[in-house]
Amino acid sequence: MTLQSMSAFNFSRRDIWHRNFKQWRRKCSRPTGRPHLFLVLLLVAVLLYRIGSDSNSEVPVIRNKVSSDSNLRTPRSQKVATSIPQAVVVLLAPQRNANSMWNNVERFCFLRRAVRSIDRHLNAKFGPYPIVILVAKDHDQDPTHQDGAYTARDRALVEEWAIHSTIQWQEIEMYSKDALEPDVSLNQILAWRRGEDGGQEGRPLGYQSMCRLWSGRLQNFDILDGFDMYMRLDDDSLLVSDLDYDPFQRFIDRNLIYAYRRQASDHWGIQELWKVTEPHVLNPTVQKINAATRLEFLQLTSPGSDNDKAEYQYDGKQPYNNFHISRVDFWRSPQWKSVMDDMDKNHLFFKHRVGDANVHAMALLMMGDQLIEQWDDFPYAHNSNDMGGEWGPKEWKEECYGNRKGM
Ligand SMILES: Nc1nc2c(ncn2[C@@H]2O[C@H](COP(=O)(O)OP(=O)(O)O)[C@@H](O)[C@H]2O)c(=O)[nH]1
Ligand SMILES: [Mg+2]
Repeated sequence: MTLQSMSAFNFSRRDIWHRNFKQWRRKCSRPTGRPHLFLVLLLVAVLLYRIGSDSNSEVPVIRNKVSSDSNLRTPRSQKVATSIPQAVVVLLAPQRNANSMWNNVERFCFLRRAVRSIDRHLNAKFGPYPIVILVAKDHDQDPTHQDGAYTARDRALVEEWAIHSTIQWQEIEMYSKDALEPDVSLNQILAWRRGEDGGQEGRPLGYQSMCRLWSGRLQNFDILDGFDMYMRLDDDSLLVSDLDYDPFQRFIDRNLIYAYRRQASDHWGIQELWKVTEPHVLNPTVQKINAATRLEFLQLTSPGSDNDKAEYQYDGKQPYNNFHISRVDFWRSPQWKSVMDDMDKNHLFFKHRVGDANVHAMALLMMGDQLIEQWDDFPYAHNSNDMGGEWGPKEWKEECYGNRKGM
């Protein structure tokens, strides 16, 4: 699938500042009289003011705003390439007209708030990293009829709350064509989703499409070309306080392949998942096996005569992947693509209701001796787990609905 390219960060505000600073120093080295001294002092005052305003996330500093048609994959200047990690934050926009089943708030409000939290707590201080928001171009084919178009006004409302960030809206299929397992009719999938023909009923087609999306389809989109890492966040995710470290820089410094916040457990279709993935996951000729990860996510059922003959079972333990950071190249490897093919052939997502977090557990098992970390200190909240019956203070709702009057 070919996706449109997106905008790039070519020069950071810091770079422009350095360039100005160098020019200023060159001027200062010339002999100066008293009037020049005054000008120099004035310049220093202006520069100090600008640095001060940088550290205050409430001040509307627009960094690196570039026109949306410039190319994200444009080679960056050497300087930026070495100073800012090549990373991107990705969110899937919720169905445009959906309400949260937990606290009866429009999920569109969640999305605005989530993007705002990324803007304030990450991008105001680090990066800034591009934010990609995926929206369904086939929204009219959502079987639950909850999706709809994200209008120019909707997009502007999200962007209005993200003044430090460049946002790219990317249209993808969610309910048709590439979103579906190949060689299966829509009618068959809908029957499975209703629990017919041996299917496991439960979440609708769109939700299962989301699970398949995060299991390797998204990571193979052209839009991630040129990026080493991505961070997933959802519309119902929030960064809850300023980050005191750059998560992407930490990821690089520790030479990681995957980082997540906590673990959970799910059981939908895990037997079918294990049947499909075991030959990949426990295959020492395909990849190095990491004993620690294996013991973390699998249960030993028979020790065997030596370690390679040991038998394992999968009981559903998983990284809770609504927030995670991962290297892009893992998901593009032939090893992982062959898992993706097998998952599709066995209809894991649409027939057996397999979830993406369980699939990520399998992925971790295939990451060999590369380093994986659980970041307990990552300041992140997810709606259904952390926000209880409410979604933030009452004002949040008013704030979201309030400035949409007259729409
Ligand atoms: N466009 C679209 N997005 C979906 C659909 N189902 C889930 N999502 C998105 O997928 C992410 C995870 O969904 P969520 O309902 O929060 O699932 P949970 O956190 O696993 O309970 C969120 O960003 C949702 O907006 C769907 O049918 N269509
Ligand atoms: Mg959620």
